[in-house]
Amino acid sequence: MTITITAFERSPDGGKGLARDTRVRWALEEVGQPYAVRFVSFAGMKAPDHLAIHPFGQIPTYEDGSLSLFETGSIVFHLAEQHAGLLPKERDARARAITWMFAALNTIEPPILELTTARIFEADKPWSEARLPLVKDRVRARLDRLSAHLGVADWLDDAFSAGDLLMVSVLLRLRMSGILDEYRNLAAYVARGEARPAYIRAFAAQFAINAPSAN
Ligand code: GTB
Repeated sequence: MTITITAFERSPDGGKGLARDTRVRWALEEVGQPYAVRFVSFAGMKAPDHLAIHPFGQIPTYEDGSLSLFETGSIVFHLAEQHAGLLPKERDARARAITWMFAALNTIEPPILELTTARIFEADKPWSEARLPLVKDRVRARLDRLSAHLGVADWLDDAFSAGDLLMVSVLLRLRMSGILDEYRNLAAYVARGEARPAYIRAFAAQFAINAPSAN
């Protein structure tokens, strides 16, 4: 049975790899699983057939035979459990890698999303300029600690894991703000993730669909 994921018919980011199907594609590439993509329009996401697999009417989703999943954390975890390459076998190391998956999605991603909201969706509000520094400082408060933990290591806990895959995916959203470059080790960490052959394949696949020059 072919794995099928969903993605934006045309991502608003124009192929920068910031939509969340990229992290699912990356996980699939890391574990060597071929997949098909069903492209969904904004209207299609809210249609009954898509809501049947994604209760919140979003992308990405994951279908494999009788199983359909939503939420990128759950999809990446499922792939990491089913295939070698994204979670260590040893019990404690595995639990730590899973902890980093949660940390990426529950501790680091929320203030980054808040920054995106402030920069893009609230830019026209009269209070936007005054609020932005506060939102940026909440991101920095998390990155200060993440940077201190990473230190000079390549990955968050020894070998590359699903925790790193999600953390790098989440941090990538910061690049345009310039904040990532305030942390040399985190900028290098993200670059290491982007240099992985599996990421390069995943990025290229979404770019081919979403780049401004694509049909
Ligand atoms: N918690 C969920 C998960 O991790 O799977 C969040 C899923 C989600 O937010 N999906 C977004 C979506 O479907 C796409 S990724 N949005 C449409 C909707 O809610 O109606 C978010 C996203 C959108 C656009 C850009 N961009 O243009 O840069 C980047 C990321």
